Amino acid sequence: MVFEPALIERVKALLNEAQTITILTHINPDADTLGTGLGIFVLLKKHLHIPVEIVNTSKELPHYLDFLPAFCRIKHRMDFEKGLVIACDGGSIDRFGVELEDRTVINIDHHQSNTRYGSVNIVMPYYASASQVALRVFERIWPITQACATCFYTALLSDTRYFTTSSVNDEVFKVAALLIDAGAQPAEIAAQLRMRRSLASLRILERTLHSLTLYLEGKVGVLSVTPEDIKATGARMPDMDGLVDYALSLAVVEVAVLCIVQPDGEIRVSLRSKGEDVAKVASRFGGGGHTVAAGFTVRQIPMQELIDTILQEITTLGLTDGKKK
Ligand SMILES: [Mn+2]
Repeated sequence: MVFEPALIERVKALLNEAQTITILTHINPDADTLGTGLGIFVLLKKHLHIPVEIVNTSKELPHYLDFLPAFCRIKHRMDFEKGLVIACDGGSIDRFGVELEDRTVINIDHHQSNTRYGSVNIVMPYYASASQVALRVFERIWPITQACATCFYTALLSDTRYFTTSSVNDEVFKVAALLIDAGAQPAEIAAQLRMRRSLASLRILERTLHSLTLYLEGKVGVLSVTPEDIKATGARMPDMDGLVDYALSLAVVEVAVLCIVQPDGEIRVSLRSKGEDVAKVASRFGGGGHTVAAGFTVRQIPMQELIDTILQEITTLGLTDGKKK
């Protein structure tokens, strides 16, 4: 798929007119938002001679991504008060944790639930990663450098869970090949993602697996993390990335749920499925995401009450009715 020349021209014009550029990545960052943002950052730094900042407002960044070029340039607050904003991999503006009133925003994303908050919206729900969107835009503006390719490839590899998700198609492999041509090192990047786990991430996995409970004839697997688990293991949010997939890996499970109760009482819920639309469930609770991967946040609800409500929604939506897609 190719973007309209007019869209690319609009992006080019915004980049050329900009006095400063802020690249935003979403809170509780993953490899896609940071890889996409950093890939764009290194390109802009090379070609535009204006101040460029890359921002993530979460306190903690995933350390295992520190091999990404310019990772150490990520700041935790936005300093530029005016100027162009490029938002990466966020379905809605509140995912970035900043006020963006009156700012010109280029919205680069691949979430179905994207609210089109940008002045320019480049949202491709069928693309496997935000970096795939960014690549298809920026390759039309400048040559993709090795540093940029490393960032975009890492984002793609991570969001496709090593090329295993339903979003993987020939276009994804074309993009991967293009990035490898530009200098991305597949084996090295895979090793960085797979073999740099923290001890806390294994310890929290151990405790979380103990919490596994099956509901609705085993079709729904629920995992939970308590503030005590977090305290005992020292796990930070990035250490809990991917926990929910363990419930989904069970043969009988169709929908997996992970509830993380933060020390401040806020509960973060991740939903995964083998094809059923869990974004619908998330949207009932004010969240969003993709068909097979979505999430939301709630406050001050007893855990079991929350789980029961989620199960009710899953039942009402008929997600475990057994009609296999
Ligand atoms: Mn993404």
